[in-house]
Amino acid sequence: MNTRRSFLHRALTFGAAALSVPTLVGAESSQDFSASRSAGHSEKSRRRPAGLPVPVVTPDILSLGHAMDGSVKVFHLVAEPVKQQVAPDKVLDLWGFNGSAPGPTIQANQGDRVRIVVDNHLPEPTSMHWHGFEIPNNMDGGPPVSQEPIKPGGRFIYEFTLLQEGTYFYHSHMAMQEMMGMLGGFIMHPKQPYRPVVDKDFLIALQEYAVLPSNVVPNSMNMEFNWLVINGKAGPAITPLVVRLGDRVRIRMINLGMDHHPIHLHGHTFQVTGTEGGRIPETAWIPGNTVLVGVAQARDVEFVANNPGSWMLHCHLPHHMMNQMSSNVGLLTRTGTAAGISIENAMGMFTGEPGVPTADDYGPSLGRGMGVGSTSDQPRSNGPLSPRSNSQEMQHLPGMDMSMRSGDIAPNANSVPGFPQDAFMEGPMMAIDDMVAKPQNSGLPAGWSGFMQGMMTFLRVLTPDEYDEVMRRVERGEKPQMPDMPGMKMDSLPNMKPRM
Ligand SMILES: [Cu+2]
Repeated sequence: MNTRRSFLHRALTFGAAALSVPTLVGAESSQDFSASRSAGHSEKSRRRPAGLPVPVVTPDILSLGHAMDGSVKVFHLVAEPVKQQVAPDKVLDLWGFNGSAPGPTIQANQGDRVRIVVDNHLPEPTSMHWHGFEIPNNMDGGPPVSQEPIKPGGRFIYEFTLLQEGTYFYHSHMAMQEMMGMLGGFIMHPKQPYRPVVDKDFLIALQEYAVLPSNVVPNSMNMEFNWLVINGKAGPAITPLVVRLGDRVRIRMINLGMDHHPIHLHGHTFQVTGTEGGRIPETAWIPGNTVLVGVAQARDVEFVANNPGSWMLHCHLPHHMMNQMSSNVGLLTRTGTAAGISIENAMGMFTGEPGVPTADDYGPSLGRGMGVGSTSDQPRSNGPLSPRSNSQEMQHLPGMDMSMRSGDIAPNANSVPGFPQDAFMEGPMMAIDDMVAKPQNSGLPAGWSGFMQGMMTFLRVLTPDEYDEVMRRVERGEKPQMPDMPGMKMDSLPNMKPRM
C-alpha cells in the first residue's frame, strides 16, 4: 500500500525505531509541507500566516513528511522498485523512491539542518546525489570519491545544512538507475519569501522511458523514448494545474533524462525567474512562453493567470506529445517500408554489412528497432487507407472507441503525399475521457483526452466559482484520485476501466 497514510506511518515507525524519539512536526518552526500533496492548493494555503511560503504542489506526487530530531528535520527515502501507473492501461515497472517514480518531493527551508536516511531496497548498489547542493564533499553521493555505494539492503545517512534557495532535486548517481526513474524534487524555500509572492506554486518533473511494445520494464539503454511523463503520468492521465483567475502562479520544472524539453504554455507570457542555481534577480528575468528545460536543469517561471480558460502546457517536441509510439507495432501505413531496423544493424554497433550504419542497405526504416527482439522486425504494409479499413484496424484496444468520425478523412486523402501518416497520435480515436476523469479535468469538452498525449497537460484558469467547485470536489475525493495512488493497479480503480 502506497498511500500517504501508510508512508507517514512508515516514516513515524522508522523515526521511532532509528532515532531518538523525534516528534512529529506541526509547529511553525518546523513547518511540514507534506499536506500539499493534493493536486490543488486549498483555501488554507491562501490564509497562511504572512512570511510562510506557499507550499509547493507536485501534482500526482506526494510531498514527503518529516520528523524532528531536536532541530534537525529528518526525512526517510527508500530506493525501491515501484509499480508506476503512467496511464490508465499502463503500469510500468520502474525504480523510484517510497512507492513512486519520481519519488516524493522534499520541501524545507533555507538554513534548515536536514537528515535524509536512504535505505537501498534495490537489487544492486546505489547512492543519492543532491543535485547542485553546496554541501560537504562526503555528503555528495558520488561514488567512489564521496562515499562507497550503498549496497542492497544497506543504508546511508546524509546530513547537511541547506545554504541555498530554489528548485533542486535528488537522484541516484547511477546512470542506468536514472533512466529507471530515480529522481525526486527538493524545494528549498527562501528565508525571505520571493517577491512578488505567488498564490500557486507547482513542481513538474520531466522524465522519459523506452518500453518495448507489450512490455512494462523500460529498456534503460534504448534511446527511442515512447513514454514521456510529467510527475510519472503521461497525458491525458496527468492532473491539470488548476488555478484561480488572477492568481500569480509559479511553475517549477526539473528534467532528468536523455532529452531536453522545450516546455510551452498557451495563452500567457511568463517570466523565467529561476534556474537550478536558485532565484534570478528580477532585472534579469526573461519573458517567454516556451522555456527549454535541459537535462539536469531546473527552470522556474512565473506569471499572472489573467486569461481564463484551459490552456495547454506541454513539451513542444512533437514526439514528446505521443504515447507508446513504436517502430514495430501498430498501424504502419506505408507499403514495403522496413519497420524498425534492428539496433545492431541500424546503429552499426555490433553487426552489419557493409559496416556503415547510414548506408542505403539499412534504410528507409521507420526509426530504429527497440533493441531486444528487434531482429524479428518485419516489413509491414497496410495498403491505402480508407475510413472503413482504418476504423476496423484501429479497434485494437478493447473497450476503447477507436473509430474515425465521418469527415475525418478527405475523399482525396490517398492521393495526397504524406497521407496517411505513420501513426495516429491524436484525435477522437485516442479519447479516454472516462478513464482519466477527475475533478481537475471536469468540464472539459467531450473527447478532450484524445488530444493530450505524452508530456502534455492543462493549466486551467478558472473563475472563482469554478475554482471553488473543483477544489470542493477534490477535497471530497469524488472521483478516484490516480495522483494519490501511485502504483495502484487498474483492478482496484473500478471507475478507470475501459468503457465496455
Ligand atoms: Cu520533450
